[in-house]
Amino acid sequence: MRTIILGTDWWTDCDDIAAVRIACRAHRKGFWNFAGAVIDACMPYSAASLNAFLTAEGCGEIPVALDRAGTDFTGHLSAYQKNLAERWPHRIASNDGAEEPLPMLKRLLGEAEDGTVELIEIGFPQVWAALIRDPEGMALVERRVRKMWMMAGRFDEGGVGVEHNIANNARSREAAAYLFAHFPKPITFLGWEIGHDVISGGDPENGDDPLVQAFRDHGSPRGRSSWDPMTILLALADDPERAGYSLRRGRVSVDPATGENRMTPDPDGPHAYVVREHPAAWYEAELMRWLR
Ligand SMILES: [Ca+2]
Repeated sequence: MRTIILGTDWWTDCDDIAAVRIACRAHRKGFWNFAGAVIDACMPYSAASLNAFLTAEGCGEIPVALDRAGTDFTGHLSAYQKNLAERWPHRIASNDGAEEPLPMLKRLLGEAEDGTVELIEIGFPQVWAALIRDPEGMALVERRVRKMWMMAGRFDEGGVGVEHNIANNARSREAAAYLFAHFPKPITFLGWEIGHDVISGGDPENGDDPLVQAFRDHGSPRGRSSWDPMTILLALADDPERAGYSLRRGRVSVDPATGENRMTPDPDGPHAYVVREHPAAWYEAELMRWLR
């Protein structure tokens, strides 16, 4: 059985919501065990709104941790989190009710079978860097984790680029540089160029759907770029070709001063980024099957 732990910035953008819906639906279908979620950016309604959405998806018992220090990222505030928390039932009343990231991650990794856990990150990387800076955390990752899937970086101009999840601020830049240099398992990246022109969302006519409400609150009533839900579908397929991609393998590094990512090609490297093999409409149809 696959076990996944999801990292999400659950911040100013709404494509994380679409990603969480797919992760929950795959969990309920028995395709994987969605064991926990870590919010790596902190706003007033972070934990309550994620728990409200998980609850609406039938996954309200999934543990939630929060990086309470993650208040310093840049982004444009939208009302979706406050409205999710006010409109939908939730057991985690506020950020005070969320767990601390490292204890939760160590507990979940400690409970898992060796080599069965996949980490999926659709936000900022600092929690994972902190986990592997911790000797006990590193030992657990080495034993329990199979690989990581990340929405991060930009690779369409010779493997070199600057992207939000890595380059947002000093915290994310330094964490990404450390993580990519030291993470002991393979990482597959889905870069900015993959999702920006693939538009997805719920059924805009279904006003009772919390995802549709949240996309409206974000100002994206007809859908949004699909970086995060595409990363979930890539992980779920566990086969890039079946998910509609080819791979470019090598080692990704980050300049901690600028956040610029760079892929050094290497057929035996620990990292790979995906390249689209189909037009945007092909991925939009895949996403629509899961989101509506
Ligand atoms: Ca995100």
